[in-house]
Amino acid sequence: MKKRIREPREKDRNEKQGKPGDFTASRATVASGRSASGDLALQKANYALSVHDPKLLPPPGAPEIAFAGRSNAGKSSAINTLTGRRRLAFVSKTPGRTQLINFFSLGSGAFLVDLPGYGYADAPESVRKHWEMLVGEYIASRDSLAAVVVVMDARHPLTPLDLQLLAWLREAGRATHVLLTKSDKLSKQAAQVTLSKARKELSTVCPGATVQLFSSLKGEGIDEANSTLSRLAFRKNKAPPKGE
Ligand SMILES: Nc1nc2c(ncn2[C@@H]2O[C@H](COP(=O)(O)OP(=O)(O)OP(=O)(O)O)[C@@H](O)[C@H]2O)c(=O)[nH]1
Ligand SMILES: [Mg+2]
Repeated sequence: MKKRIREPREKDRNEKQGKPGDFTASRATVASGRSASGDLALQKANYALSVHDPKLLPPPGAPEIAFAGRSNAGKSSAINTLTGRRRLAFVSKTPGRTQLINFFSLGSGAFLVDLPGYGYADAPESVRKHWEMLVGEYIASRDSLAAVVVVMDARHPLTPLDLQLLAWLREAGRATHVLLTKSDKLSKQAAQVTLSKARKELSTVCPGATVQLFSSLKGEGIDEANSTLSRLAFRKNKAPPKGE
């Protein structure tokens, strides 16, 4: 899947950091984040804003669905595939491409949130620390975070860092959906075996988490992801984080 890196646009976006812009407008339009038909209206997505410091997050409002996972797992690609947009989120072969929290507003008023990835081999210590602070704080305390999509490469899912993230999510009481992406790289049979194994392991490490196969290249799993994310975004009884 060949996608070009577009440096200038990323730079333009950085200049928008911390400015609510579309974010506020979208919240005001549909405060509940629910479209008339009850789905996320993924096809009407727009870039809203980027944040590099948790203190600059806009006030919580409509539901947010965040995409987390290893660098290069396919988070940004999954956001593009689900929204039917080729270059909404930046896709790159270079691990660590997404270093900011990027918000995309949807037609429903809800948001998809692209989180920076973890676990690439040559990440400097300062980048790792910044990731832990930024993503850790967002996951632990963001009131409007409705669910987290954990994106894992189906060829090597549930690495130690993925397990650490799942432990955080469990601790924070976050609804979790796992995409085993790049499923096009596996045979149908191998993909099914991977799915069953992952489901079994998740039932121990993150009980309640759902899991599916996904391919941005082939467009596999879009309907399943769409309906799961709509359900998680709009469900009534969200489990409160532990300790509340
Ligand atoms: N074959 C295949 N390649 C994919 C798929 N999804 C993503 N890729 C490729 O994997 C690479 C990384 O994709 P990204 O979407 O940028 O990954 P990311 O998780 O956002 O990475 P970071 O921003 O570094 O955290 C790119 O070369 C994509 O084209 C998929 O479903 N199938
Ligand atoms: Mg990315």
